[in-house]
Amino acid sequence: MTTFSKITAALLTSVVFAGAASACEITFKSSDTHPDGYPTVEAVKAMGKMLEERSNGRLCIEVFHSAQLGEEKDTIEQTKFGVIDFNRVSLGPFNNIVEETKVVSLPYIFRGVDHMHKVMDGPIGDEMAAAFEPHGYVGLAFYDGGSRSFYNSQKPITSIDDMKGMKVRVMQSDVFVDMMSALGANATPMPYGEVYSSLQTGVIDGAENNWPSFESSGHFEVAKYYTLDEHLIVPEVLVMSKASYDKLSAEDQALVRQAAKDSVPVMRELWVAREAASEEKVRAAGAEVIKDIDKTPFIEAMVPVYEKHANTPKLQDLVKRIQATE
Ligand code: GTR
Repeated sequence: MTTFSKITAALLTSVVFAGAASACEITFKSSDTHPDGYPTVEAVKAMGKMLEERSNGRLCIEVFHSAQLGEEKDTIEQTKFGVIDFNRVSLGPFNNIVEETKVVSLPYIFRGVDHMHKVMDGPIGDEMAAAFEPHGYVGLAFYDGGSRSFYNSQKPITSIDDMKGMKVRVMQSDVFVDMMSALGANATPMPYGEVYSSLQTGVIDGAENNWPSFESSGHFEVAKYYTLDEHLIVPEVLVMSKASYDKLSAEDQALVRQAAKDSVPVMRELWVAREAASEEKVRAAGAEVIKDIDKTPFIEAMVPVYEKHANTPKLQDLVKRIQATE
């Protein structure tokens, strides 16, 4: 290559890059409570890449991780008004807004992660996604949140009796408050970002979460007893503000929906790897993991929670259909 053609090539490349960099007509804001590198954060980034490519660089997503835009409950409100365009959250904080989400947040509703996938990938998942619309959100994709178990700073929990009187943080949802009461513990609903210091100062004795969150939040440093009772398999959701969605052309709406859908397998693969890595890190740090406990008393204690929260024919029918899904 001559010097001239090298310069021309370099110029062309920079024009192409500058063009690509400045071509975003819309840069959507997306919120996530988790740190950079966490599977949900990376999945939405992957979705953003797909969207950018498929729209010839017009539609871009900027992911604000680590709760930069706020805690989940607040960002859910801001998403309704289109201040935030996309939001990746647990279904838990949506329970008091979209009642259908309470059903998939009931303890032990899913027999395992495969059962959850089967349900959320099928017609019930479609129904659940559509249930967001009247409330100002477009349900785009369901992500994984593994299974959640209890951890605490005080003692190994080996039976339901050990839960008595413990102060345990839950996500801000009445379902989880009632779940804790049914176990004889005192529920403390609070934002995720306050849990570490609350454990450290003894405001709470424990909390509950999956391996990747237990690890990435550092909670394992201040609450080393982790009991694998696996009481919750709550799916996570990626929603879009209906206000933002309605501004798009039908073609762009379809691009958004497809890219979100295509981010699900990416997320699932990252999740499996992260779960294993998180478990290894937490165990290496000296956490005491209590497994093989008898879950039956935990499951039986949840009857009043089902009665209280699956309290309409519609929600009861949903429970039945989920349980009947093979
Ligand atoms: C995590 C979940 C977050 C958040 C958090 C919590 O597992 O991914 O969206 O809900 O739990 O406990 O608040």
